[in-house]
Amino acid sequence: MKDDDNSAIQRLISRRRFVQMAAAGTAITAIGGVLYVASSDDLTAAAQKQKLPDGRPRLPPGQRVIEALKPMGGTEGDPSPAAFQLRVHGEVEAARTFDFDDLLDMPQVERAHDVHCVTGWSCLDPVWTGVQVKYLAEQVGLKSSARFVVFEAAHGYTANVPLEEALKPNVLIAHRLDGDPLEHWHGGPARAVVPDLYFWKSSKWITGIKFVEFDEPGYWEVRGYHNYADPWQEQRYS
Ligand SMILES: Nc1nc2c(c(=O)[nH]1)N[C@H]1C(S)=C(S)[C@@H](COP(=O)(O)O)O[C@H]1N2
Ligand SMILES: [Mo]
Repeated sequence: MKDDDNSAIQRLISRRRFVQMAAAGTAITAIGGVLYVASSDDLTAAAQKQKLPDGRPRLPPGQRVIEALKPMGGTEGDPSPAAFQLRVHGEVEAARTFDFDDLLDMPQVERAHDVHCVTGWSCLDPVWTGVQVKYLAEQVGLKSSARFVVFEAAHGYTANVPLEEALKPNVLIAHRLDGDPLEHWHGGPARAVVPDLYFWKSSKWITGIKFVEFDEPGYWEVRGYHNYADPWQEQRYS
């Protein structure tokens, strides 16, 4: 739900009920004193009828739509943009470290990309702002030996992605969500967003992008989750 709707909604229903509905991921809109409630089931049924431009169903199998991204935890990195450092390294001509201002000075992409969590929820149309991983790869001169990417994050969290997935135009290092600076619990100041794979591949509190020749299964991949993680193939576990 939109923040500016909250006070109108709360005038129409009790605070307790509002909090319950929000926790359940219910879409609530108040227009002219009338309350419109779309349940998670309504949103799921609607999304199941939609197709992506390439013909895939919009909603991968076994997923249910919730209204907003759910903070899924993890060991948080430094929240301060001033402390942010992104090391782009590995199979590259010239490894470089970018700070937060460098990131903001690069060409920005702002687009809605659905995300799908392996626990079964999907969030439709979150708007991400950031820099394409493809652009960052061009800045360091990717070597032809590079075949996989490791998204490195605070406290040793990693996620491995095949190079061809990581270079898709919808793969970003994002620092804004729905127009606002990325909240710390969603990985702020910046995180990876890999919309076409289960959301654990999208490392929060990102510290590095490492291009490698040989695959390096990441934090969840060595704990039984699928190495590739395509939601449309339901590649949840290995
Ligand atoms: N650094 C880091 N990144 C992470 C995780 C984590 O524990 N640490 N969890 C992953 C998982 S399992 C999911 S579902 C998403 C959740 O992102 P969210 O909390 O913004 O919804 O972040 C992913 N990125
Ligand atoms: Mo997850």
